[in-house]
Amino acid sequence: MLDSYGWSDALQHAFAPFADQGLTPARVIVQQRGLYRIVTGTGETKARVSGRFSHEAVGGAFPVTGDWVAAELKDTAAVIQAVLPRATEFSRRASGPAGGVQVVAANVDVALLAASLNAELNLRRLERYLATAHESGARPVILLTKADLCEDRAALLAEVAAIAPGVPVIACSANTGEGMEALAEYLAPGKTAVLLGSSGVGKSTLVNALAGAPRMATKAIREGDARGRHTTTHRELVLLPSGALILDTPGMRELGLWEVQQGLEATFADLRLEIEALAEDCKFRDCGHAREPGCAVRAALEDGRLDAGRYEAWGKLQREMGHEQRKEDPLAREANRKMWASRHKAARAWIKTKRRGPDD
Ligand SMILES: Nc1nc2c(ncn2[C@@H]2O[C@H](COP(=O)(O)OP(=O)(O)OP(=O)(O)O)[C@@H](O)[C@H]2O)c(=O)[nH]1
Ligand SMILES: [Mg+2]
Ligand SMILES: [Zn+2]
Repeated sequence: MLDSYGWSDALQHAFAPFADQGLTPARVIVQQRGLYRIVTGTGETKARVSGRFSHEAVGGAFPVTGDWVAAELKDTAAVIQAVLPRATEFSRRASGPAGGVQVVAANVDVALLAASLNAELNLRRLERYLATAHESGARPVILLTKADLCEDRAALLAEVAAIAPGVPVIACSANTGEGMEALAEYLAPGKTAVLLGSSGVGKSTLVNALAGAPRMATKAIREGDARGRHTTTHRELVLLPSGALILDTPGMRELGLWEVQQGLEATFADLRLEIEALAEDCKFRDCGHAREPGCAVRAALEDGRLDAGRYEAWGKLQREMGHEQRKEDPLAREANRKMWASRHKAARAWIKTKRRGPDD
């Protein structure tokens, strides 16, 4: 039973000390507020965390869907005593006054980043999801859903491919079945994929299509603005007939940025190399690419060799990332603010001239 949920020798090894305490290994398959559903070697059961857990655990330490745990089996509900080390984890900044990190899912092999071909494609949001995926350790795959509602998708696919070098992009439709085979290639038996994306893009519908049964509730999007209705409110791991595991999540407005520096670097690695190569030709060694004369980066932005939208998105993410690190360091904060203010101004000014056209 546990094997089909991805139990491995490495996990067996990590679990050894808990086995000595008479605890049972289990995987969290449903998480809703403080309540859990776990699967053990003998079946499913409800679970809660131990009193010690509630007192001592902070933020990311609580079990989440996908976690492997050590549990004490009881008649009514099992008691989770410990969380085994995570192979991968997705975090976002928690909302609310307490803040902190919120781990969204654990032990995920593949991150399916879903966006609908029906609505306007938000490339900047996809970039953020990509950064988070890279940071988590899971392999990202971009899913463009509702392909049946999109007549001309070639241009959209090209735009997405351009911001995600090396990342597979699949156009799929739960309605017609298009792209479902391509998607299935990333869903291997015993491996876990998580579906991430805004409300209404069709995450739960995909799970049901793959499961061949209505496992998750789905609901039509709003007619006026095509937004979802936040139908799914919990995180659930579903074992598919193929033997693959898929984790459905509630549509989030935005994945927060938390320690995604590394992921950010992976997403923008090519852009960064491009900028570095260009900067070699800047007149000044320490050129900030803002107002300095003889700036090769700005020249490239001006003649279109460097994509202005991506350059700005990169800068915006860097500003936000830096913000987390600079909270304690007022000097660095001020220096960074100045640098980005001038870059931002320069980029804006340039975009304005481009919109106006060279002859105006
Ligand atoms: N035309 C078309 N509609 C789809 C497709 N997939 C999903 N839908 C519809 O989109 C609506 C929203 O689907 P859901 O699966 O509930 O969306 P979700 O991403 O799970 O939304 P949340 O649970 O709120 O995060 C439903 O009315 C689905 O029938 C598709 O491939 N084609
Ligand atoms: Mg859903
Ligand atoms: Zn420069």
